[in-house]
Amino acid sequence: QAFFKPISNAAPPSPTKRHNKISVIGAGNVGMAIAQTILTQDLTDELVIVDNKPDKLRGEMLDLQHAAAFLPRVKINSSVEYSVTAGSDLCIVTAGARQNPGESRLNLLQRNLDLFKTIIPPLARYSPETVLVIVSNPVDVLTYIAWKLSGFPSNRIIGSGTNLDSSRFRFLIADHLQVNAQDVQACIVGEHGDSSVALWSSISVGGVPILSFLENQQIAYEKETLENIHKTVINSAYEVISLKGYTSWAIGYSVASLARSIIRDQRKIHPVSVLAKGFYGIGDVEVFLSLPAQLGRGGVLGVTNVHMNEEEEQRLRDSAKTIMEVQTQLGI
Ligand code: 6V0
Repeated sequence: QAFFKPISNAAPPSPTKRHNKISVIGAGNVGMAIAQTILTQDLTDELVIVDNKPDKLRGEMLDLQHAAAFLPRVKINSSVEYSVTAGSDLCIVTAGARQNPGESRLNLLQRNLDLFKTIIPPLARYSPETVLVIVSNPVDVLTYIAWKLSGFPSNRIIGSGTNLDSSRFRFLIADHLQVNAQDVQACIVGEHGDSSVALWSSISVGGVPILSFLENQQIAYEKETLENIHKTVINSAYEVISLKGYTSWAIGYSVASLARSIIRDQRKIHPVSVLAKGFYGIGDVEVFLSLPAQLGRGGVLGVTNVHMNEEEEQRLRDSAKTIMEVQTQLGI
């Protein structure tokens, strides 16, 4: 006798209900933090993890599957083969080579370029309609490489970029002003790294531009204090890595927020790495760097025209130059 007695004459499931599938490539600290945040936020019906270490991968998959009693019903699968990713709506790439002691940044990048040659083409082949989100570092150059290797239109290639830097920035401003970080509108653009650009001129707290807010609160406007907040943002990752060995929770939430905007077509604006050609006076150069971009089901829907003063625009162009120089050195 069947345990479950079906309802007779039940209507078939609605054909309009979309089934979502997200694949995460790389089951390291970052990949697993992203996977678990996606699961707890109920963002997908099917989650796939790919890594080239089969035992570690199976261990991570089982560990997540064993949480089934506490999570929404999600199919969780993993494999070292890319066929498992077929038909994904979103593919998130976190696989990356680790920097060897004394290894130059350029050498590491060359190794990651070789790695991406084995990852991106099969992902694109098995999911020709997917949106690709790149997390592996250096994220801006690797996003450009993923664009070239995938052959996808640029609106379907996104680097996680300064979405995380901007969250750190909002946290530090909120902490400084003793307000809620969700009330702080603040954005870091440009390179995810040392040449990132803090857009001070467009920051607001609860709708009030920050500079007049500081005046109203009679907090002395000190450019140096603001610059120090930006420096702290730039050093954040180094600090966390030196203390715990890697970063994971914040990047997990950061990428899950991108996944939500894309999969649920939220049309939210995120500072993420997009093809910057033609925006903000960057000109004709083919670089990916972070700009405030609106994300939805189709990937990047547009780039917001935020106000930047001359100094900020110049810094953004310098950031583009820094990334371009790396690409030239790599010969790509
Ligand atoms: P990790 O813990 O070493 O994980 C990397 C994973 O990639 C490992 O599980 C490897 O087995 C796997 N891997 C290596 N080669 C392959 C391959 N060919 N195919 C499939 N899998 C492979 O590193 P961690 O998870 O800490 O970091 C991953 C990447 O994210 C690094 O490049 C970081 O620099 C980058 N981050 C980017 C951030 C951002 O804001 N963009 C933030 C944090 C980390």
